Amino acid sequence: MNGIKNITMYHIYDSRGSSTVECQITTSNGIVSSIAPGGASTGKKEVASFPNGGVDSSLSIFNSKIKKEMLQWEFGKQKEFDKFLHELDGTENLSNIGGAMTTVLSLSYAKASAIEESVPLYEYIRRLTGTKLSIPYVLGNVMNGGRHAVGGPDIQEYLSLAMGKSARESVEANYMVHKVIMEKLKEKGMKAIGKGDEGGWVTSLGNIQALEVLSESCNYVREQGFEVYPALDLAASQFYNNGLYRYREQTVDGDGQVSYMVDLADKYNIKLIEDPFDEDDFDHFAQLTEKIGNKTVIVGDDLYTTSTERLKKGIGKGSTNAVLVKVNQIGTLSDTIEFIKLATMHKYKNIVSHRSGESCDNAIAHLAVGCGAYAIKTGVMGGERVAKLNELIKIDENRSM
Ligand code: 2PG
Ligand code: MG
Repeated sequence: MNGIKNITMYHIYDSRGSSTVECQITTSNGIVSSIAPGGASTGKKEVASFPNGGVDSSLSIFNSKIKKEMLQWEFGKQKEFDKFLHELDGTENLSNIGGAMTTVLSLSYAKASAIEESVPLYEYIRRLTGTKLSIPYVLGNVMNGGRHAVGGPDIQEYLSLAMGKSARESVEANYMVHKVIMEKLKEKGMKAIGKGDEGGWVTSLGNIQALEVLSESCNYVREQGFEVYPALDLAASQFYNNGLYRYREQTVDGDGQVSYMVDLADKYNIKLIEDPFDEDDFDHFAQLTEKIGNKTVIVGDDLYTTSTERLKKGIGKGSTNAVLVKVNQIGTLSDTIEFIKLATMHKYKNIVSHRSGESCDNAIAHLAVGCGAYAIKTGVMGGERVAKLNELIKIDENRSM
């Protein structure tokens, strides 16, 4: 089998203008590339994106020490390759060479291996996950708050969960919700003050007023024949301190937050809630899942940070019934797949996700299809989000599943 002919690492920028890395691998059949995304509301347990010296120090380590080692690798040995990346780094949290660099090395290697095996990336990933291919539902970010917006609500993401029969139908439903929100705001004599990091509207509405607009907009789009429901990512660690959740309208403790979520889910027909508690509060997550997990998808993002070890703890406590999957939280494709397999084994739903800082790399569309994910979360507006949605539509319409 052929191997890496050349490998180049670039210091480039993401959709937020933050420094990141791109890895290009040359194979005898062409060039593949991967770009690392970056988070703003990162979980405490995520791997380090870069070593202490930042992107440039990551790059100089690559050029002086890693590049030479890479040139010996043949394709198609994902697990061994990713293990080798861990050995090269030598730390638990990948802080020597940086998780951004291991992510792009691992994903570029996967893309190159898929080309060498003459299969689409989703099929290469399916072989690693051992699951059935499927087209995920689409979770679109239509209103932004928290760390992704200036002047918006405390809740980070007001999402629409489109459960279409095809990728196109889901994507269209989310575009409609995004448009209808603007109309609803106008009707109410309000306006958006801009767009946030993930392309959703930013308004000066309070947390509940924004939810009302989302819910009315989803209702309207449902009346047009689309299956689409409100969903939230609270990223609650960002407004949690000393046992309390401080919203601009009110302050509640953990038990109060459980009741609040139960009420909101019921009143606004919310189908999915991500990170409603602090990232270390496995117990309140479990209380909420116990109460409404039979009808609501409860997702752990900062709670698990794509770490199998943390997921084991969550499974033990019954904390959630779903997981968010982000390759750069854990640093390699193999670690991500191990996490997905554990979640799947316990009948947890997998939701493959973008980061708030993104590029036009569309690999997560393939990851979502190749692991049989329940949903893909990748925003609605902005070239870097649309790149993934368009790829998903093309995979759906070309596949022979
Ligand atoms: C999240 C993500 C993506 P960030 O919290 O789910 O929406 O945000 O990339 O900033 O962590
Ligand atoms: Mg999140």
